[in-house]
Amino acid sequence: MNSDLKPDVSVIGLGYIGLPTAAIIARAGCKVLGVDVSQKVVDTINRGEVHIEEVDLDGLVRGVVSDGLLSASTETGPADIFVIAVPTPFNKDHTPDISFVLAAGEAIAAVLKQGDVVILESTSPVGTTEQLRDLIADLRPDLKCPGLTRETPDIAIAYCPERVLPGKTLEELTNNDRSIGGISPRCARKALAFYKLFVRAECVTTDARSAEMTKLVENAYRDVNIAFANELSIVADRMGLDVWEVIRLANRHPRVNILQPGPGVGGHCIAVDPWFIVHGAPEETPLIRTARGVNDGKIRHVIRKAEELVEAHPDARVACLGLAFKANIDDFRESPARLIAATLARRFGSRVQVVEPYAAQLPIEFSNTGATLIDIDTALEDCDILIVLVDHDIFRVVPLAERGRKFVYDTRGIWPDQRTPAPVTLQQLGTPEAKRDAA
Ligand code: SAJ
Repeated sequence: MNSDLKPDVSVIGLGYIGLPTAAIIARAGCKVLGVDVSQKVVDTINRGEVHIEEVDLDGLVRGVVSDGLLSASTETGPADIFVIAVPTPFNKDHTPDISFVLAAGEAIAAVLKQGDVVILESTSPVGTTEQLRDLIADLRPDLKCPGLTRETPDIAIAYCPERVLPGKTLEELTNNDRSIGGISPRCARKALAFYKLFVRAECVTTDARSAEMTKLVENAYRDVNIAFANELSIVADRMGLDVWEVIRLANRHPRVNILQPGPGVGGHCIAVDPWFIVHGAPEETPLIRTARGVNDGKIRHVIRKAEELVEAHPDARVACLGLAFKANIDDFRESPARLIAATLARRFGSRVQVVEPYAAQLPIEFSNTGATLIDIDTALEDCDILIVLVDHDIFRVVPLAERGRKFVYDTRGIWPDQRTPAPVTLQQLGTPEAKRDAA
């Protein structure tokens, strides 16, 4: 504890969640030790700089580092509260990999003392927090662990998932409700007291397994609903309908809220977390598993349609607009746009250019394809085909006058005035062109 009774905190894992979390805890007045396996990351943070793009994070880190409230190391040190925010990827067979969580648990066990609190934040399969507790109990038989003793435990262990939206991380870390799952109610209370130091929204306590499942359910729900939108877009292509128009109208129903089609689902959350549920109940999850298949299938559908368009215009130069997994951020992990653009570049070579305002260079998979990274102005001047893969604002604002004569495949519906087929409006029906086209 430091002078005004704020706990010393250690955040293990300084990535897209860990670093913003560490910075916000430091801003709340706690002394924070950030721990990461990467010496480069540690050195960057100790210089008061950041290695990830997140709105306002650079200023916040600079401030708390210069105030001496946040420092980073590759070595775990003692603290009162430990927050684990390490990656939990899945293996090729879609089984969850919690090895980074267990490695963090092992490192923390070595420095744990009576009264400490361990909180797992990484998205994890149900039961992981108990596995973490068992690991600590094995490594530290001197400590009474929750759920394994009839006496008052020496430490508290809880699970508290984050649910921030990249691009709004700092705002949502403070203003989103939190589900806090304790191995025991006492553990949940200890974790609750910690989160109340910096969370302004409601903190709901529950048990660890419910909190673990809540996180997975939130993302699986979104994946299933995105799959519905993507399936509608494939049906609309077959029927010659404007799916964006149909969704816009359907969503006017008071109880309908269809999400937006895209070129597939990217990122390290929505495309990953549903598999944690499937892994836990493989026979009982046909809908969740099928939704994953629909979203992955949409990527193949977009590649097919894009290839048809490019083949239909053999002399046309192509601009793929966007590589990020979603709009207005520089996160390219698991991005369908990246996969689609690279596939086109491998197929069509130097005819394919890429516009990605959040990238300084093309990712490695574009090497030896002949593709080049250009800006949107060059694409509008030099390219005949525009394939919209990411709904970056800088693409959305391009006026019809600058793209009206291009062949456009818009997988994000950012240009309503250039959809194929565009809905014919009443006033258009009155023009001779519309009568001829409508005949
Ligand atoms: N997407 C669509 N159509 C949509 C919405 C999203 O195609 O209507 C695509 C996006 O383009 C992107 C992918 O889905 O490729 C995921 O984007 P996202 O905005 O849905 O989600 P993430 O991964 O940035 O953040 C999600 C959020 N979860 C929910 O909204 C339930 C966030 O709150 C979580 O904290 C985050 O996962 C996480 O870390 O789990």
